[in-house]
Amino acid sequence: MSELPDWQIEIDAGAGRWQAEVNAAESLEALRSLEVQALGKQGEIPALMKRIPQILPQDRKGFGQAVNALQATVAAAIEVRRQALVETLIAAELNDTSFDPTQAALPLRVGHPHPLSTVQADIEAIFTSMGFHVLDYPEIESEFDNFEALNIPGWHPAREMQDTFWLESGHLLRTHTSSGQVRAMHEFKAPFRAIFPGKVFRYESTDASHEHTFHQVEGLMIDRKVTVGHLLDSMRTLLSAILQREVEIRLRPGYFPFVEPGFELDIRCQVCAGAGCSACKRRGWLELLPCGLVHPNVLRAGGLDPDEWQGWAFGLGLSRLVMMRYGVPDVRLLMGGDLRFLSQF
Ligand code: FA5
Repeated sequence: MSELPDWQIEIDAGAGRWQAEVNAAESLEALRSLEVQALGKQGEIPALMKRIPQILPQDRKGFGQAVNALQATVAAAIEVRRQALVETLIAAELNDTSFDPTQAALPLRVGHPHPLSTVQADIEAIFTSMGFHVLDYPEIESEFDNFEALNIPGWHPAREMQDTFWLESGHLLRTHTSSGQVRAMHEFKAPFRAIFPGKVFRYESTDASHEHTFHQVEGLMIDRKVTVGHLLDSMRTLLSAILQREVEIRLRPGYFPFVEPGFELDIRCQVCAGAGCSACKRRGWLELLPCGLVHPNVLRAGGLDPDEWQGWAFGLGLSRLVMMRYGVPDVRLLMGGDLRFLSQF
C-alpha cells in the first residue's frame, strides 16, 4: 500500500476539523463567520491553492482536486448545519407561548371620504332628487368659456375680480365652475337643470377663508318662467339640508356680469356663531353662495332665445360650506393633506 503524501493527510485532517467546527456552531452568526473563515475570498481553504508550487509536479492535479473536494465537503456541511439551525429557530418560535398567532394584527388605519367629498355627495343627492343632472366639466378651460361666454369680454373690469392662472397654450385653469354654464346649454338645450361641482383655481394670496385651489358647485336651471323666488327657495332648502340646522342667511345685491339681477348670499359664521373670527374676517358673516338670474347675453351664447327661456344660476363655495358644516376655522386645512386634521372626520 503506497503511503499518502503529507498534503493528503493534512487535507483529510482539515476535513474532519472543519466538520467538527461547523457542527459546533451554535448560531447562524457563528456559522456565517466560520464560512467566511473557511471558504471566503481570503479563507483558509482557497489559500491552500497557493501551495501548488511546493507540491511535486506529478501530484499537483491530485492536490487541486483534493482541495476542491474539501471545499465542496465543507460547503455542504455548512448548508446542513444552517438548515438545522433555522429549523431550531422556527421550532423555538412556534413553541414560544408569548407569541399568539391568532391575535389580531396592529389596528388597520381605515380610510374614509374627505369631508369635501362627503358634503359634495350630500349636495348631489339633494339635487338629483329634484331632477338635476350632475355634470363634470374640464378644469383646463378656454378663455371663451371661462369669461367671454359669461359676458366678461377682455376689457371688462370683472376679469380683475378673479386672478387667473394662464397656460402657455392660451388656455387657463378655470377660475369658477360658471365656466360650464354655456357648455351645458349647448349640450342639453332647454329646458334642463344641472349642477356641476369641481375644483377651481385662483392666482391670489391665501388666508383663513381664501385658498388658491378650492371647490365650488355650480347650479343652473333653464326653463320658462323662472323666478328669483324659486331660486332663493332652492338655496334655503339646500343649506338647511346640508347644515342640518336652521342657519341665519342674508341676501344682498351682488354684481356678476353673467346674472341680472345678481345676489350675494351670506351665512352667519358657524365657527364663531357670528361673534367674529379669522374664518369670517371678524365680520360674523361669510360670503357663500352668489346667485342670480342668467343674463340674456349668456343665454344667447348658449344658443338659447332669451325671449323664450330664462334661468337661474348659483356658484356655491363648497369649501366654505364644509367649513361652516364642521366648524373648520381655516379653509387651507381642507387641501393641506394633514392626516391629523382629516382623521377627525
Ligand atoms: C363666482 O365664482 C361666481 N362664478 C359665482 C356665481 C355663479 C355668481 C353663478 C352668480 C351666478 P365668487 O368669486 O364670489 O363668484 O365665488 C363664489 C364663492 O366661492 C364665494 O362666495 C365663496 O364662497 C367661494 N370662494 C371664492 N373665492 C374663494 C377662495 N379663494 N377660497 C375659498 N372659497 C372661495
